[in-house]
Amino acid sequence: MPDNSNNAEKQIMDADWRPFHANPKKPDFHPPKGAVDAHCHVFGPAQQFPFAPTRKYTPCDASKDQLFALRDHLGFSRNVIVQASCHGNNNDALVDALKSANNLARGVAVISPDISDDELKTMNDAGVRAVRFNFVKRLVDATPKSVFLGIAERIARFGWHIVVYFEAADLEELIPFLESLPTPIVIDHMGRPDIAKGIDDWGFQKFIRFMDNNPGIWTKVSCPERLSEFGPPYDDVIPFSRLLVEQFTDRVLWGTDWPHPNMKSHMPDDGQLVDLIPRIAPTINQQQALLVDNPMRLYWPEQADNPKENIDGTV
Ligand code: 0GY
Repeated sequence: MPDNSNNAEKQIMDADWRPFHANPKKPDFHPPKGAVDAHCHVFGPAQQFPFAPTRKYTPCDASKDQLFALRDHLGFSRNVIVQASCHGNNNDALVDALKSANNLARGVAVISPDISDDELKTMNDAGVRAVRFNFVKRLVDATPKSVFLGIAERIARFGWHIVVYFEAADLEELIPFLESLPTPIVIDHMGRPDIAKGIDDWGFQKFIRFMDNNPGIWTKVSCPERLSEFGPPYDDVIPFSRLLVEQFTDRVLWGTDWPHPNMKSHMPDDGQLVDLIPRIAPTINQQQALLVDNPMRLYWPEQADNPKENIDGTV
């Protein structure tokens, strides 16, 4: 069962925590109708949904209402909310956000192997469609691959898929494991390439070969603010995202990563992030695939042919 035993503990954000941008610009780029922000989080509020005792950081609160207001401000229609490591495997804040989203949000949960089928079904009913396997050592204690494999078998039966977060240096070692998973896989933040080395570096080329060899692998062309050497306007990251959009147009997703956990250098303006989209997906067809058709196929397959359904009045 999820450990939620520290309700009494004071949960003050870390002293060096950077809260999300308070007043992001209205983007100049207008996303196509039905656009999905396919990577974002909710934090707490800690009073209602305490952070996990096992967490590696304590963030500021970032509520579902703030997330949905940002969605509307940016001109998006839907969210895919990813369970953040600060909530461990207690998905209550995520599920609460999904339930209030009027079918306009889907979830990526983090679960423990002893979860029951009833609990999985409840999460499925709320809108969870994937689990996340996190290999980033600064965020989580390691989980044995055998445990992840067991979870993969369980969630495959619900038609869910797997979102994976790892550092570029770990790709080589992870490839056999990833290729053994029974569902589609979505790789966070382009597998975190070393931007300073350029797109021809063997590490990024290996990532491209991995996607080429495995049609079930998708990736998020997200987080320029996390990957950039030089900060805004993130020119150094654009060639990486653009290449992936061009080469794998029907297997890429885009997300804000709001509220941008663990950003130390600066806090991005989410409107400015949206304005990068036409630089990484220059054609209308690429923008439609990246922002609407691809995420709809993965997260709302029942509505994929009619992505405008249910969004009037919210965009
Ligand atoms: C992200 C990236 C980070 C954090 C998490 O679950 C998390 O805590 O994903 C990070 O610190 O790189 O995708 O939000």
